[in-house]
Amino acid sequence: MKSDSALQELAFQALDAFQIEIPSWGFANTGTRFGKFLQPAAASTLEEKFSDAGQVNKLTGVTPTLAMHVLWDLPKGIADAETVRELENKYGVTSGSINPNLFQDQEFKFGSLCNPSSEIRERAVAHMLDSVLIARKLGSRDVSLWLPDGSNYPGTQSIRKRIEWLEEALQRTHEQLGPNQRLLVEYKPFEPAFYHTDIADWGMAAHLAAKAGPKARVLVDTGHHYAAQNIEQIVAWLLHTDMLGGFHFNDRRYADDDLTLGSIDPYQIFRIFHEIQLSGRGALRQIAFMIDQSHNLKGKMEAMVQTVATGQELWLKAAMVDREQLEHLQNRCELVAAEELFRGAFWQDVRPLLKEWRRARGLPEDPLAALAESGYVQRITSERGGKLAAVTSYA
Ligand code: LRH
Ligand code: MN
Repeated sequence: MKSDSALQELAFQALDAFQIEIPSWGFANTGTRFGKFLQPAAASTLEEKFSDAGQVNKLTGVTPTLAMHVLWDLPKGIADAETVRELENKYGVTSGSINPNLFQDQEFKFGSLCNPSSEIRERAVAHMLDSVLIARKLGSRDVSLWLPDGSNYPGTQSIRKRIEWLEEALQRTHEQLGPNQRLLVEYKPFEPAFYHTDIADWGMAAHLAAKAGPKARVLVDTGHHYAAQNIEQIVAWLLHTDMLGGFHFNDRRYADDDLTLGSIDPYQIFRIFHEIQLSGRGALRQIAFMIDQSHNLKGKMEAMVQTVATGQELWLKAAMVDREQLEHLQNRCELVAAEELFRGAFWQDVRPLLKEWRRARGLPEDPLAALAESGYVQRITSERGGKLAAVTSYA
């Protein structure tokens, strides 16, 4: 049994290593195809998104970067870089991953990088290359690609040709990357395409990343799996093959529901964090932790702060696993003892340790309570409420 001081030291080490990136679109009014419930406090400008991210970082201390979607946040492209610099200095968070938008232009109806028209593919590749240049200008390490490309009916598209076009497009994108930059390839089994999706699973993403070049890795969005899939096993394989580049964390009951982390299956995230922690601190630097959620009903600031706190709790629970003893029991196939040890860490209430760490780091013990006390949401509600009607785009 570890002493209290040894336990605290282990906990503090684990929590000091945990950081998670915030998505700008998590603060904006988002919805489903059946509609959008508008929130007066929602962010609709890049400054408001930086302000909200700055507030979350002030309350939690672990969200220093903001992920941006090019067409949603940087409509002027690289010309927006100066504005971003000012916002970074004003709100104390820096530019995180840069996400190209290849899913809203009318001409991408039959695909973007995989479109049968070489002119349309060329314009899609141009957007990828622009996204890389924007990332270089902002000093962002990761260009994070999610591609909606696919088809809705058998026989209507050549799956093989589309693979070749994709390989070529990602190789050209990889060539444009700067020395410390990476290309993250996100997979998704379906939606918006409902017959085939060109990057549908981890194997396809890993092949495309490996073919693109040494700076490409796979991004695992926890919501992009069939319910029966064992996500932590996919993570173990990507770690084993050194192809894991990062995560989009969220939760789901059915499909890509984009619900808040740990709201449906917290044990799932615990099992993923365990696989990552088995790979040690070194690997952690290569793995980008990002949130990718759309807060359609919960207050967006509350949902974001709750998500970060839940991530810290599940990360700390995974750090509580006595990995040496677990390996011993696994080797001896002592199933019940191994499960009791593993699950026992998950049952542990780590919130007192988390409060100690926050106190020691000069952070509010309870960031959600601190958010409520700050009056921040009330302030932005009155500042932004009047603009509600103006909201047009998806996010
Ligand atoms: C696609 C996705 C992708 C983002 C988008 C907001 O489902 O997960 O990562 O671009 O959500
Ligand atoms: Mn995602």
